[in-house]
Amino acid sequence: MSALDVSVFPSDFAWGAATAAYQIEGGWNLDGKGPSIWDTFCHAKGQVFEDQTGEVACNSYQLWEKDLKCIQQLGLTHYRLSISWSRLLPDGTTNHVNPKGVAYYNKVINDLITCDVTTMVTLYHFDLPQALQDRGGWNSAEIADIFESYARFCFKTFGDRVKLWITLNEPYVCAKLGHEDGIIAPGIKEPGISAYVAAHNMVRAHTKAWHSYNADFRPLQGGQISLALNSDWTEPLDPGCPKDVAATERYKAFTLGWFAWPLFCTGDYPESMRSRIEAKSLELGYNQGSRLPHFSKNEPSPLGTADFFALNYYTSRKVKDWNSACKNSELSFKCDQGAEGVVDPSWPICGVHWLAVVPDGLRKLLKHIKDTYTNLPIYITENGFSQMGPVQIEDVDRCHFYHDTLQEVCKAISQDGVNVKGYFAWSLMDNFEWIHGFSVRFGLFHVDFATPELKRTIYRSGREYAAVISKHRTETKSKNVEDILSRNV
Ligand code: GBH
Repeated sequence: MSALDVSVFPSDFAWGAATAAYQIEGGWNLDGKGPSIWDTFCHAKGQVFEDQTGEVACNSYQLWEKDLKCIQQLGLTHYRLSISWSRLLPDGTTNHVNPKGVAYYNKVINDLITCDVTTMVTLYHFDLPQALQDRGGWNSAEIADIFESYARFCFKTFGDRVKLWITLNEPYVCAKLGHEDGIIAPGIKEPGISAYVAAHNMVRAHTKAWHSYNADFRPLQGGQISLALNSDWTEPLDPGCPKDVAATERYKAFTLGWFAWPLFCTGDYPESMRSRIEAKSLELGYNQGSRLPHFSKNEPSPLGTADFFALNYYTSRKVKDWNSACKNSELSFKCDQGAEGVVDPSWPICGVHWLAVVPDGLRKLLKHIKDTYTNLPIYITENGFSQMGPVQIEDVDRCHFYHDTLQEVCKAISQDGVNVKGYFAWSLMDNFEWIHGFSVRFGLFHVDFATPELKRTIYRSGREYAAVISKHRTETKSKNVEDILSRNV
């Protein structure tokens, strides 16, 4: 294994780890917190592994100091956390503010500052206030204004100290898995319709929040704001087969392109997405208007509403044509897309079934983003490796994974000229992995969920990540000293 050349990373590189409120906080009904759609989803039995819930999770609501110790032990320069919307605003609106929620996040942010750690805050990581779901959630047009008010409240309350904001985490996942497949909260299964509406309202919500920040907060607070997009890297299953090649382009358009095209390219969805959906509607005799909404001329455009590119990368897929597999009468996202992604049998699977380990996919994806979307700085806001079954504190496979991945990031920076500004490991510690509950572990720290102390223990991969960070910091420091000395002679 070749050593990692840390000098390739810029001196101000962000070394981070990420978490999300519902996955770590617990305290689901403490101190005035309102329920979120994940509370509801977990409480309706049969949806999550062994009917587990995030009621307690890592109990970060009460054990935050333990998390802070972990952050310090790793030597992180950055920590990405998410705010539980319904902990701050129990019914989702600014009509009722929960002071204990404000106090909790103030403490977290202030402690991080004291420890010289920069905070990146995600406003929405899958946990919509249930009260807003009851009003139609992401399928209702009014949600965009409500989100904007929530975002403004957070900028006003925390923006003097928080300079890196993510509006929404993975709108693709929320739209497709939450509103098409119905396998995550809010569990809506309206194939071919609901995901497009939900996604549209998420883009509108993000756009309004960005414009608010840009006009009313940036001049004083000077921060940056984006949204986090997840994407696999994809290549045709058979590169010599034109159908697979075309399917791969569609796959890209219907996943990353769905959100990146409006923000970075045209202010609208990819043309191929629009034409496919129109054609399918016609073919199926669907005549209740366009299933893919249009951006209104009366609202601000999404184009240009990201100050950096935030990427969550986990895995890769080989893509094959899916057109002939669609039944004539089927209305669905997948048939609109006409493509299927499969795992290459040569790729190892780590833990959870979907996670094929393909570190070099990250390098290719970074280059693709640079070439297709933007030259803005890129933060890798999530990337990680899971364990299932017996716990291995000496997680050698995960160590290799982080090493290989950071090696690919190096190549992206030094050979492809990609402007990568930071890397956030998913996750700081084992946590509630959505429908898989606690059976899938992504942490740099192990959490003992069997005991109420919820003890955190560093994995070997955590120690190695800490060593990389420390090496980079030492080298940059001595380089700075050299620079100063050489200037003096
Ligand atoms: C991230 O999503 C989330 O932001 C984070 O909260 C989560 O803990 C982390 O991943 C690890 O899962 O079951 O075949 O339908 C990553 C993107 C997209 C990966 C949906 C899992 C489901 C595949 N996710 N995908 S499948």
